[in-house]
Amino acid sequence: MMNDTPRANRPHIAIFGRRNSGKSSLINAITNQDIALVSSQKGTTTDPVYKSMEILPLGPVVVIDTAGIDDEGELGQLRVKKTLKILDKTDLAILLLDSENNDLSFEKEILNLIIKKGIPVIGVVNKIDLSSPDIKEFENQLKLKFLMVSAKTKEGINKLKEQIAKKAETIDFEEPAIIGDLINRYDVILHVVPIDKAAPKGRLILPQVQTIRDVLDHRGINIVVQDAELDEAIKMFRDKVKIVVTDSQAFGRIKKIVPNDIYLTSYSILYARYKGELTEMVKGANKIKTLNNGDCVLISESCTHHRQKGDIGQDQIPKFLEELSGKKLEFEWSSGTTIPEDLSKYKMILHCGGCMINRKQMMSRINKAKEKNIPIINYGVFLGLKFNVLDRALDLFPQAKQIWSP
Ligand SMILES: Nc1nc2c(ncn2[C@@H]2O[C@H](COP(=O)(O)OP(=O)(O)O)[C@@H](O)[C@H]2O)c(=O)[nH]1
Ligand SMILES: [Mg+2]
Repeated sequence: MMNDTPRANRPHIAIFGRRNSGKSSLINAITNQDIALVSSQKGTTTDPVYKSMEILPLGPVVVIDTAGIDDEGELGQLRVKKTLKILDKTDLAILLLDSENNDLSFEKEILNLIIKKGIPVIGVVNKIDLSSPDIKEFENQLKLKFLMVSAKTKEGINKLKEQIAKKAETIDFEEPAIIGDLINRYDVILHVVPIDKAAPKGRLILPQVQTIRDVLDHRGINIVVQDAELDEAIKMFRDKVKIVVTDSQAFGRIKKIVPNDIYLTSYSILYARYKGELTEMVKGANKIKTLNNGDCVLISESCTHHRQKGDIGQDQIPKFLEELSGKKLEFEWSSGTTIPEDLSKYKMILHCGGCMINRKQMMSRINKAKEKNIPIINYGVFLGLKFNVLDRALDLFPQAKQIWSP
């Protein structure tokens, strides 16, 4: 729902276990609702299912119900792969065992991955109403503490919820500030929000909403205008405005209007820092000159909005990149929550602001690119470059500015 904490900002708790271990039942037991599909049929949950919910005393979270880690056959293997991908966005993992299961091979495998990724994990043995297993044996084999529950009788469920809340406290779910760390009480932030064909009807987009909210949280003062009113707004508040934040696509027009002693940046540059690593994006921008004719560039967007002609990702970015590099390039596109498995063919990745994915996912993409030594740039940094305002837009971020070598 529109009024809720956006999904990308909630801690993600994922439940892993074999088919029929009771993952879906456990979600229902934790939330006291029938929101996940329970079935005695093996492999009922095929794709990962996301549920936004409140877990008291923790608060709003996203719980991810996954397919079994022991799924078999070609289709089953595909499901297992999808389940493993979930690890990229998991803040807290629950490893669920069936009390009647003695072979722990699948569990060992996924636990290793969880630990390798540094994800905190809670071990849970389910169906203790059916049998009382030797829990020490499980703990010795997996080197993990286990809680005993029954999703059916609800035994142990409250303890588990407390454990989730306790573990969650120790995790740094706090995302870095969007803009709050740059402002003091009463600072005036002027937002430039062009209402053009691409703007959604009747509302603002998430980065605008979240930035405005962050200013409010830090006791700043928001002024929001379209670009046509910017001139007048600057005249009215000339000595008061500290930062102008604009839609990147309006950079070109706006930079001439905003006096040089006022900071100027964009939502996507703020997001490059909030969702990932601004410095990495600036490093990527430094690499545009090294592109060669025929190099393949991946354009990756986290949302799946309908593409329009003249669309930034479809038309404008490729055109600008060829202009900036002076080379003839090949382009491929990806959208949604996945990027191509094998990135090695790409010489550069251009990424959107990532408002639809969480920081963990964005960081995992950045790290994958880093591993392969592929420069990655987000739209905001790229458009800053294109409109010749990157230098100025980085004034707020000295660390990134230092790296920037035009
Ligand atoms: N007796 C008992 N049965 C359970 C328990 N938890 C789940 N089940 C049953 O186990 C089967 C599989 O449950 P489900 O939640 O769909 O498992 P999933 O495949 O891991 O999501 C269903 O028939 C459930 O009713 C439990 O704690 N005790
Ligand atoms: Mg299920």
